[in-house]
Amino acid sequence: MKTKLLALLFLGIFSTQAQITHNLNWEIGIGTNVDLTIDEGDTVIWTWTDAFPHTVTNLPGSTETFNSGSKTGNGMTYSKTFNSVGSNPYQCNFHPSTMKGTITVQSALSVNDFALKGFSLSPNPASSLISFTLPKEVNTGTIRVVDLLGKQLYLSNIKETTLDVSGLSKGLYFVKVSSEGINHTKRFIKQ
Ligand SMILES: [Cu+2]
Repeated sequence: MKTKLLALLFLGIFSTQAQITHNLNWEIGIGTNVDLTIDEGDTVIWTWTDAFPHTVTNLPGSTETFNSGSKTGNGMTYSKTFNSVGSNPYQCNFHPSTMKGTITVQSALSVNDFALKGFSLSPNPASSLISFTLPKEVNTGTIRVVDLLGKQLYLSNIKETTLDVSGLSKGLYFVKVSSEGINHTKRFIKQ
């Protein structure tokens, strides 16, 4: 029983690693301070910060459907995980004029795609050691070195930040960095 629970916890930690929780206050007059842009898989938690009854309810045209129902009391919370890219306008059904916002959900993958372009290597040309620099958002993936014929000469985890190229013949090579299904290629010259 204990082992099963531990295994579940372990899996939970792994599968939610990249996801973020965003906190919003929810009260009369909160105005437009409840707009958020989040990544797919992120969770939003609304916390009731006055003593009045409120709801968190999606408006027509919202990508996802959600409704907290009526809750009353300071410290009450409603939590929703957004798993679809899109726009989610919402309101409090009791105070629609002063309590409404939009949760915009963007693709986590496109952020990564953008981030991968920040991959760099130096020096270039290189004769012995080259160093890779990866944007901090990129945490998983592989780095490969291939020659002009596409032959793979080197494969490592993305965490490896230096590579000894002194054994390579002089010429042009490609460094391919891959993360979560996205690839980015840079050229380097061995001299
Ligand atoms: Cu309300």
